[in-house]
Order: sequence, then structure tokens, then C-alpha cells
Amino acid sequence: MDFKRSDFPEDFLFGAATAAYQIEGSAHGGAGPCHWDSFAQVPDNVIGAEDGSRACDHYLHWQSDLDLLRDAGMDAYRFSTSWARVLPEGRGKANPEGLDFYDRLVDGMLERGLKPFQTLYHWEMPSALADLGGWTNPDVHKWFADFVQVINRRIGDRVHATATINEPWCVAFLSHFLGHHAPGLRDIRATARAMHHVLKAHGAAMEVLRAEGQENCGIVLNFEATGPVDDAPENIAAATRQDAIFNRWFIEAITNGRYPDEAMEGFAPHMPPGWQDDMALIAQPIDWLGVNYYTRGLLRAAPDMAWPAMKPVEGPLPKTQMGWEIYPQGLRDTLVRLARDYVGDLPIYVTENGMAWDDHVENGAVHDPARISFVSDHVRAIGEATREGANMKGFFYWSLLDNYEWAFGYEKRFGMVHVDYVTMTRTPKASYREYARALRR
Ligand code: IFM
Repeated sequence: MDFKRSDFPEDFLFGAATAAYQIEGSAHGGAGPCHWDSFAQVPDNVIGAEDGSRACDHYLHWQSDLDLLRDAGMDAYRFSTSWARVLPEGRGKANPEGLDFYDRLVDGMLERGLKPFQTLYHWEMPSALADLGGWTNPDVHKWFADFVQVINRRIGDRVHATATINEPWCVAFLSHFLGHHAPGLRDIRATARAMHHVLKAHGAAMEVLRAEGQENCGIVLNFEATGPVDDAPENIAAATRQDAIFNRWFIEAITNGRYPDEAMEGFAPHMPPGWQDDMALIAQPIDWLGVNYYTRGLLRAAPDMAWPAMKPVEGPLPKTQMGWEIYPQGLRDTLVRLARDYVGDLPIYVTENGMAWDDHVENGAVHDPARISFVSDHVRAIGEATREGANMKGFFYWSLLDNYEWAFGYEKRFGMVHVDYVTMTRTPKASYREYARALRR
């Protein structure tokens, strides 16, 4: 990799990220069922009908997995704490084994000199609450706030940073409008409610965290570099609608207490009653922003379709195993735009960035030069954004391990460490070694 740690300020953190359902193995340790378990049981929802019941067996291998982070010289580890593991019914009685697990995990990070970056919701809606409508239920923010208090009281004294929600666009739009993720709905009314309730839950969680004296709290949003496929006015308008739904909805609500007009065009008739009264809760200050960035999105108008009447178009750039174009310039542009238009000098972390590739172990090694270039180019983009005014504080590679890639099952490999899902053997890839080398310099 063509960067070195010394290119960045001393307080800039390098790390890697994972999420509970994608690595832990939800069958271990008394976790309750979540909506991904049942979503995966419906034909065609998930490749191979795979779920996260075993995943990477991280619940059993967490110590050696933390060793991998330490041995690469990383400063921080972004992990998530599963709602369904902590509260198997979503509310009420906590699972002592679940709380003990996260307690050990955080201590294990501190023993290895890793700063714990916790995410409170990375997509395990407990089934008992999904039965009540999950993110469409008007009480979901209260349920979430109660969970936040339980887990924060157990580990909040040792975590370095706390994010409320991971990628609310995926929680709401991808899951309730496009139907690609659990609960797999395709319903605009459910979407409008989820788009708002997920932010209300963020606000309610922030209130709990503040009341408990927790410092360094934020949220993780995903962004893409959105643009029209060409200069036709209708395609520019289509890209503007996508930008409003994907990139602007969440950050504008959090920083300005309002929703973009181009998104409200479609959602307004379906919003929950009294939503305006929640905007102050949603727009309370955060201490940092997490940015997940993977690719760009090209759009064209689709006038025959229902709102938002647009379609993604395949671009010409080289692609990852996900079929996502590799576009580091978009990370620079996103970070500069966020600093300029929304957050000013608020600390920003790139909380996820990475690529999937069809990696194989050959003679005990994994050769992944494409990933090495990918990381170099995106870390360089962060340096450029810093010089253009973004207050960049860290980079987390997604992901430490190959893991459960949701609707794609185990087919897509994002890890810097290869996982053999039969033997659970971990094999550091060449990118892991290169990352470690860059961090030593
Ligand atoms: O695996 C996911 C992760 O859970 C959330 N952000 C994007 C990653 C890659 O698709």
C-alpha cells in the first residue's frame, strides 16, 4: 500500500470493522431470533438460504480474531452489539451470556491496546419486535432506547466511541422499499415510516447515552457518489431524487432538522402523524460522523415507473465482486461535500470502506492485489479530503474477516482475512500484511 501511518496526524486511527450477525454465530450463547433468520428462510431472499447462525464462529474465536487486529498494528476495532443477543425477546429480560460476551470482548480489545468503536444497531431486529412491525411501529424508538440503556450500562464505561445506527438507508429504504434486506417489504408507506422512525430511534438513543454520561457518540451513514448517466435534464432530475433519498435524507435531518423536498415528494403522504414534532430530537448534536463509502451510483429517469421513477445504470469502471464500480474520487467528493455543506469541522471517520473479491487460498496464502490498490486509493482520497477541509479522524477497513454478506450469503469475500467456513481457519490475505506494513511505517 502506498501510504504510511506517518502521512496522517497522530490522532488519526486505523482499524477494521465487523458486525455481530455477520461474524458471531447467532446460534451461540442464548441469542434470540432476529428478522434475518426468518428472511433467509424464504426462497430467493438469500443466496443458498444461508443465515448467520454460525457465520465465522467469532463467538468462539473472538480472542484470536482480536489478536489479528493487534498484530496488524491497528488502533481501533469497530464492532456491533446485537440487540437480539442482549435482549432475546427485544424487550424485558436480558441474556446474561450475551452481556458477559460483550464485556469480555471489550476487555479483550483494551488488553490489546485497541479502542472499542461500538455500533448499537447493525440490523438484528429481534423477531419478537419484528412481529410488531419492527421499524414501522411508532414505539420502536422506545424499545431501542431501552436496549441502548441495558448494553451501555454494561460496557459503556470502556468503549471509546458509540454509534447509534449503522446505515439507516439500508435499514429503511433497502429493506422496506426495494425489499432486498429483511424484512423484505416493497411498500412506500412502510418505507416512509421506517425512514423517520430509524432517525427517531437514533435521537432517542442519543438522549439515553447523554443521560448516562456517555461521551463520543455519533451515527454511521452510508453515502454513494450519485450522478446522472448523462446530461439529459430528466436524468439529472432522477439523480437528484436518488441523492435526496440516499445521501441527503439522514444527514439533513440530523444537521438541519429537515427532510429534502425531492424525497418528500414521494414520502409526504405516508409519513407518520406528527413527524414534524420529532425533528428536534433527531437534530440534536452528535460528536462525530461515521461515513461508509463503497462506490458511485449512475441514474437514469424511468418515466414509466412509479416514484422515484429512476433506474440505476451499470457504469464503465472496473468493478468489485459485488459488481460495484471502483471510484475513490467519490470518497474524496463525499467527504468534502459533507464538511462543506453539513458538518463543518465535526470529526469524521470512514467507518467502512472495502471491496469483495473472489479470493482463494493457494499454498497457504491469498493473493489479493486488487484490494491492496483499492485501499491505497481510498486512503489517498481521505488525505485529499483532509487537505480540502474535512476533519478526518480515522479509517476502518470493511471487513476484518470474510463474513455473512446478507442477501449474498457467504459468497462475497470482503475480508482482509480469509475464512474457511468449514474448518473456520483464518488466513490473512496479502492485503492484511500490506496494511500492517503501512501502519508500521
Ligand atoms: O457487509 C455490509 C455491512 O454490513 C454494511 N455496509 C456495507 C457492507 C458491504 O455490503
